[in-house]
Amino acid sequence: MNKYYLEKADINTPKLYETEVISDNIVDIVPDETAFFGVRAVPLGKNKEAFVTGEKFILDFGDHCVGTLSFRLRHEARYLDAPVRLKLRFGETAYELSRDFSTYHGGLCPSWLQEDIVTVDFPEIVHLVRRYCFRYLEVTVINTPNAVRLTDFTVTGISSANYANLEPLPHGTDPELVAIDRVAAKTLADCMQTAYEDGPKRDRRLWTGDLRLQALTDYYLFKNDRLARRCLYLFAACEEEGKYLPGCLYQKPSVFFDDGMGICDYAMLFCSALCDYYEHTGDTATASDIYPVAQRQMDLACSCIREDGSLRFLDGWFSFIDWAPDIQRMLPCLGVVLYSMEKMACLARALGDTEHADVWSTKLADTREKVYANFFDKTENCFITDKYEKRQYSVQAQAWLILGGVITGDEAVSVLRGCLSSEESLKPVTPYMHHYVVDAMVKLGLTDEAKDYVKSYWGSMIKNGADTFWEAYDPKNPELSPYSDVIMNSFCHAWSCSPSYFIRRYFVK
Ligand code: RAM
Repeated sequence: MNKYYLEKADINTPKLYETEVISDNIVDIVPDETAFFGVRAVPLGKNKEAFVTGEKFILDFGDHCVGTLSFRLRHEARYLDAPVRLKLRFGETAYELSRDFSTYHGGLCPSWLQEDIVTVDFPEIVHLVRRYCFRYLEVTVINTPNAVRLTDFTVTGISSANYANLEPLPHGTDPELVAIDRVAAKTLADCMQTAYEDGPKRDRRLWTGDLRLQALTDYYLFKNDRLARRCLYLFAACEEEGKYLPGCLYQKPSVFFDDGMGICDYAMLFCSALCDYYEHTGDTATASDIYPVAQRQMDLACSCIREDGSLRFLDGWFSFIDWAPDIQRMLPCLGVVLYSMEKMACLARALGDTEHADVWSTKLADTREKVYANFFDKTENCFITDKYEKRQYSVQAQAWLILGGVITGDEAVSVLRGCLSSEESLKPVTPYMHHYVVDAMVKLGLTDEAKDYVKSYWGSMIKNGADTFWEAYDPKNPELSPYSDVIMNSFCHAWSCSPSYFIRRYFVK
């Protein structure tokens, strides 16, 4: 790993801010057919203070929290002459707590589900060491020798977002946009730790695709440029010769990444994230420092473009794009490469690397022509191919190839509207991919359509109970989960925070 970049990442470690939230409000979680996940939290008022073995309660902290938990444990009339054992379960949503975690049937390790048994020997203020992520906390008294008093449940919230930097939206802004912006800002703040995490419940790591949208949005919210800088340096440190950057990395115990995690589209978005950073901060020193890594990533992608304009995937590399089942990735990934190439050509020119700026500009024009000639079906009015992948009409491919500049103007508008309204096309299922659909609309000048799209997609998540925006969301399918079981989904997910970017940059002047 590159020591110089690691050191730079280290000195840019951000300050963490703490906030306290105390709750003694309890709720019951009851079935409700009209609710998105089929359950609802019903307020029951204030908690009682003394409990005996077998009793259980659910506290509601009123909003999504990320932080450590403490509470006060005391004896009632009689001394506690044996330890007290409690079971704690944490839910970002009421739905998670309505489920018995032992019924989890998904693919990822169940230890992500937040549940702990705590044994307390003496009356004290108990501080739990883990960082949790939740709105609801279920406490079950497994064993206590006598009545035990449980009070002062407190979350010490942790985030590197400084709310003092957050400017309110102008007076008179559409209240729906204000609500979306508030939830988006909370989503981002809760994912801002010593890196931009993808989700504070799961996976708690830094992913390039998420980083790109977090940093982009953060320039308009908390303006923590230092954090963006740190994250770019962290990835730069993980470069390996001839390979795409790892799609994700871990910070603890020391910076680490898994081999074989090279993701082509994510590596391209690292390049885009560097370009955004420069565009928003004008920090030439950092941009020039990291530029050689981005340049090599872009050259690598260029070397994977075939004569007919298609993109070659090599063994051990893959592409992400979206969690839509069975998605075909070559065409959309090509769009990501072209989109990032355009940005990199600009950055190269700004930093004085005219040689690469020229090479990429020429490659871009040439590839766009070839992709249009070979993969645009005029009769079907879409990009589609069965040459390198299964023939599939997807919104993902259309949006990305529009962002990649392969078609423009009215033709692009008709392609985008066509795929969004078609019954046959594959649709995005992650806010991440929906971001790029909105971005394509903005690029085509369809600002009002883009605004309506944000209001309808992210807005409906709020109507369906979101305190923070979710990792995966299909308004028609509450069972949607990339991991086969919704309780593993992250309900405060980095890549879902980007409405604030659109709202603050384009929708509200
Ligand atoms: C999941 C996470 C993360 C994303 C990757 C590709 O593990 O949701 O945010 O970037 O997938």
